[in-house]
This record gives sequence, structure tokens and C-alpha cells, in this order.
Amino acid sequence: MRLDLPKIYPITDTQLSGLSHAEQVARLIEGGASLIQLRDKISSPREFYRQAAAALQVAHHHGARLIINDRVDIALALKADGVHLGQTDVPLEPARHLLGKEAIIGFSTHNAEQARLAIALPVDYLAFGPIFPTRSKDNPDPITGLTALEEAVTIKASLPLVAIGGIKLENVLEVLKAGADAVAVISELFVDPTKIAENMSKILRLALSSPNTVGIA
Ligand code: TZP
Ligand code: MG
Repeated sequence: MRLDLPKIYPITDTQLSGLSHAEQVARLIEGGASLIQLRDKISSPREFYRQAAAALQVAHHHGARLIINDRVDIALALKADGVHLGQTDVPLEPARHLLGKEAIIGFSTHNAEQARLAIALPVDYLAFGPIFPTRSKDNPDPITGLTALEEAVTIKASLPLVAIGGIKLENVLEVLKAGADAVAVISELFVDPTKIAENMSKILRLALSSPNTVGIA
């Protein structure tokens, strides 16, 4: 079944926010998030597992879903809602085999060719970007801009597409106008850790005001 993505898909960042994953998840949910990705490029697998377990309790208590970045093993062990994989992570077929057909599996793509290949894989949504410059990822792929996003939108067919990279209040509407089904956001939410719920709610309300919005919150 087609995944109905919320318009705003927040991704945690413990370095930027200075908060645990569970604390970030609680604040994001307070601001209206219903699907959240836990991303941690720094903690040991054991520490990430421990924090993800706590975050999952918070999310499920509030009826929100959690996707684990990179770590199929952690997603599987915790019965998280899914996993987000990149071009050099575990391939999609074995990930799907391990997690089963109910799991949400997202896949990062950075150009039209990768998007074309991705639609044949067992994925539930594509991420595409970085659309704009970003400081939240080490060694990011080249910036795609909105024109490449528009091309990816024509390629993805019925698969939901999440745009990512440098998306903020000031450009979220043009990204949705270019045809993205949703946008993933990091820094715009966490620059001021005291305002996570407020910033989440602001960008969500703006995204939902987009004439391109037909889906759920
Ligand atoms: N993948 C492509 S860009 C990016 C990731 C994980 C980081 C997006 O973060 P920000 O702060 O919203 O630009
Ligand atoms: Mg990855």
C-alpha cells in the first residue's frame, strides 16, 4: 500500500540540538510530528540502540512512527517502524527480507539516474537531495536544485518523494510546489533547541497551507 507521508519529516540531530533522541522526539511530537527519523552518525551502535529504545517508547506512546537511519539491525531488534538507507548502506532487498513487508523502508537518491534505479527496488519512499546547501551532512552529494527535483518527481511515478537538504521556512513552499510529497528537515528545527516544538509546528502549518498539499498532516 502507498505510504501516506506527513508533509514534514523531521530528522533528529543530537549534536545540533544537544538533546537525547528521546527528548528531541518528545518535542517534535509536541510540535505535530507524526513520522520521525532517528539519525546518529556519532554514537556507538550500543548507545544509539539504547537511545533509540527510549525514543521509540516516547513515539509509540503518542502514536508517532520512528524510522532508524542506517541501522537495519537496530530497527529490527527494536521493532521500529522502519529504516532509512543510503546508496552505500545495506542493499534494499536484504533489508526488506529482514524487516518484512510491513516495515517502512526509505532510500536516499541524489540524481535522476539513482531515482530511476530506485523505483524498481522494494522501497516505500524516496528521498531526493540535497536540494539546497546543507551543513547537516558530511560530504554531501552535489546540490540538485529545484529543476532536478522536478525531474525526479516525473521519474518516481507513484512512490512518495521526500525532498531533503537546506529546506527551511523560506523555501519549503517552493519545494512542495516543485512536486515533493514531503520535506525532511534538520537544522531549521534544531538551531534553537528551546524552540523545537515551536519550529516544528511553524513549518508544518506552513507546509499544510501549500496549495500542493492534499495528503495528511
Ligand atoms: N541527506 C541529504 S541532505 C541531509 C541529509 C541527511 C541533511 C539535511 O539537513 P538540513 O539541516 O535540513 O539541511
Ligand atoms: Mg545511510
